[in-house]
Amino acid sequence: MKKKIISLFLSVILVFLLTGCSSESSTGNDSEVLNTNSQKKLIKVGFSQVGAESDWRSANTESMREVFTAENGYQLIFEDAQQKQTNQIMHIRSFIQQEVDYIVLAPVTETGWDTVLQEAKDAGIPVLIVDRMVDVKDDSLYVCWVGSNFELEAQKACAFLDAFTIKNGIEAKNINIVDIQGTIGASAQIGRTKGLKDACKANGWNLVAVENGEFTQTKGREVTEALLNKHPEINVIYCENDNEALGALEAIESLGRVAGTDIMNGEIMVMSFDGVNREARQDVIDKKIACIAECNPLHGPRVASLIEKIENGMVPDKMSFVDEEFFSADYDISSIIAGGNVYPVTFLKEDSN
Ligand code: GZL
Ligand code: ZN
Repeated sequence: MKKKIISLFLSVILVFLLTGCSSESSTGNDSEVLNTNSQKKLIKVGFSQVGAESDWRSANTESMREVFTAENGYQLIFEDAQQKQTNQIMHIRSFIQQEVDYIVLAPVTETGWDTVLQEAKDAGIPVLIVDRMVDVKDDSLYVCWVGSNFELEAQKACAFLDAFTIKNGIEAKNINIVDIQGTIGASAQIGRTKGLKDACKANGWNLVAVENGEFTQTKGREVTEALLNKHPEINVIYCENDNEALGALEAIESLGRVAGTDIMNGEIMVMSFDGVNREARQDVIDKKIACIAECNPLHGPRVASLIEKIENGMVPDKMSFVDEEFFSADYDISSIIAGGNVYPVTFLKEDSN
């Protein structure tokens, strides 16, 4: 009998000892203890996004949110700046206060970042720039940048227009083009505007007007309507993103004009950038938009791989450019030459949209 009591006593002790050490973890937080034990600390990433001005931006935000998840080992602090640099500066200061591990900035415009990026550097927080560029005196204020070559996008678009005029026997002096610019000071606007102005000079096209369309459909429509009323001779509209192009199409239709490529007989050619918006891609198939120079928004995986490199003690490339396609319908132009290289033209078709 005595033996039974002793073995019972010992087994109770044993059970207590076994559960006792995990009982600390069973004070309602064993998942935390398990998490801490089985997973390394989440990497805290503060991301200041421009806003939600376009389909491109929404796709870019989605790409970042899809990658920077707890399952992937991150804690994402996402802030939307509503296209105001003052908000982004506030975001960065808040990220510093929260002692994030990394700051990712999609800068609304290129200038005005030196002071706040110096504060991040002083706090020892690496800054990665995504999409548009920052123009700072000391480029050690950011670790690296990933985005598009906006001037090359413009060179591709203008190479397409040049090839189109040659193939269709249209003289340069008959091209009356307007530039509906994106947000003034954004790298995408700077590159796309420069590329067009250089091409107009080189080819002898008439750059009738340059107006800010803010990368939005509303502004794109408003500006296009005003320009077409003032300059009925316009026959090419160069929109610096798809949302502006959709606005331009609305304006063309509202004025009883026709969007197309028969520009010597009154039609108006619309050119665009991005290639994210399904409606704009369908308009290419329907030959209402002549071409779209792709601007790829899917930066999430690219930024994550740059952070992984830094986490593993590697130094990432300072600048990483993404490869981008050029979309049109079949105008018998299957390739274009831009920036000294040949690029294939991707014909958009019903099934590929
Ligand atoms: C380009 C990006 C631009 C897009 C627009 O990388 O900065 O901003 O082309 C977006 O659609 O608004
Ligand atoms: Zn005019």
